[in-house]
Amino acid sequence: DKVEIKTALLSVFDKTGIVELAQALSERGVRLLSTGGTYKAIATAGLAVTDVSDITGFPEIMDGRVKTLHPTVHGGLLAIRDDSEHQEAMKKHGIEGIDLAVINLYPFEEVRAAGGDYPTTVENIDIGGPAMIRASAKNHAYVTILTDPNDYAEFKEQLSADAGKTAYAFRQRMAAKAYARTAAYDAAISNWFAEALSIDTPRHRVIGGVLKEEMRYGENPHQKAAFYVTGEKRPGVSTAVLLQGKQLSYNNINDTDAAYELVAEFLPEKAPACAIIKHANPCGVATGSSLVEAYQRALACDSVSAFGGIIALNQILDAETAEEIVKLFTEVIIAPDVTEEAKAIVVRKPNLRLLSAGGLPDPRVAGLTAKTVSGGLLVQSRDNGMVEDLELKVVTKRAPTSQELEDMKFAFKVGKHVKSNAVVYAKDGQTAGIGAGQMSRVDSARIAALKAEEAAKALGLAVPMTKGSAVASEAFLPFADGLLSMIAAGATAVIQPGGSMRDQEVIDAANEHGIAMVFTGMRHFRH
Ligand code: 93A
Repeated sequence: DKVEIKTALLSVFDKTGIVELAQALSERGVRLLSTGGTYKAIATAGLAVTDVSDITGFPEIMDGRVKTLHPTVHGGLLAIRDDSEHQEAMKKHGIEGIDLAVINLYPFEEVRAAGGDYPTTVENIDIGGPAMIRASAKNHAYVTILTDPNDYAEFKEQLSADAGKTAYAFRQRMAAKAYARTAAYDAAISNWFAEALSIDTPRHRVIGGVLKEEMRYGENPHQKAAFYVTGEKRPGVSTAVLLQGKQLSYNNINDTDAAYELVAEFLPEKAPACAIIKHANPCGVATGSSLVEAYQRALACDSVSAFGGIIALNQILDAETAEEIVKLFTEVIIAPDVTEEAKAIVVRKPNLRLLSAGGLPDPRVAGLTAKTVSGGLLVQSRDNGMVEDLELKVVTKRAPTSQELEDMKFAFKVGKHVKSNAVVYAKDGQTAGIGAGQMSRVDSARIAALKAEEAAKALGLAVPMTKGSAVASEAFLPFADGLLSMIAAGATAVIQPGGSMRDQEVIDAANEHGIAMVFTGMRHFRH
């Protein structure tokens, strides 16, 4: 299973370590073939190298678009060495076997990330490179493929250990890595198109990403975990810069994403907003006249649950807000940016992870979300429905007051980010009670009211904030019982999608109690 490297083809965009590798090969008497820029780098170092054009008898044409796409190259990579017919074809067409291919691709992902214009990005789609990588990897029984400069050292060790040969197991491993590379590359291209053309239909896209980092463990310590990034231009947990604190854990990343996507629903130019998240559910969300007030009001909703939570802000973290946040144990803060003064305050809590996301994601932008099921991936377009864009239908005798309407929209927005069944009470741009993740909607309503009572006790309020609040249900109320429990908690206005068989029963109950109710016509399940 050992194969001696006699001929190598080197064609790399990232020239890291290529001269040293060529040198090591050269010393072993390996014949070097190469393309334009790589050829130059190797030749300049004083090594003997042949231009692929000399073996194909064909010049690089069309600005390099066609340089290695030639039967001499691909035949050399794909030939089965001990197949007589393949041998004959090689002889007949003057094809020389290529035992090693060292290839890395045009920097499509980097150009995309840097916001390259359309033609530049397209020009950086490598065609010849992936073709050679895939050919070499397919023929790993005979050919070694290196796609990552980080593997050169191990490759060199193989050569030294075994008189210029590589082992089958090594070639197999490199082949697997090679296909992972070309698959991720094509996924990035597909995702770029989808973003450029605002395509959110799963069938025109592919879910794929590049490994960003490995975490110490997954959701639990006995699970392994890694974070893959799709390259989507969406400010958030994948783009954020960690200004201080330990690496984010799997759960931190999940929760931080939930927190930031939620707070981004609140336009920073309208009002500062804060969301505090625990286990991917908000325990408090609020706007305020200042960022620090937004934080304090979010915290007031459930200061007990907020302990060890994730805080997301829709505006630049300032000193005043930082000063308040550090008073409590918090795991992560994420904001579009952080002032120098705020950084100097957060530093006092070295374990607090501080993330600067570089902007806010647009909640309306198309995109995909995915979750795994056994043996598959469930893919859907992102829930980018916004209550502001919906036609709200008043279904009760009493129409909501303008304040109630504001509170309804606020509650419905938050409800979109709460695990179903979600019931959210809100008043004056502040959540009053949140019920999440229950199997029964009535239970969610009860829990939300209970949380509000606890908050009232903690804050020394005579009545819970649910008194005179608006309440949102992210999916329709199937019976009047849920509504009655909301009324019992003091809600005066209800927002829900509507569409239940018993809508009339629910509307009648609302009318009986003088409640204002609106239907959104849009559901926000989140499981
Ligand atoms: O333009 S290509 O799609 N057509 C090709 O035939 C081709 N052959 C190699 N891209 C091609 N390559 C790529 O060129 C390699 O994948 C590598 O990234 C790069 C190396 O070019 P140079 O040696 O000129 O710097």
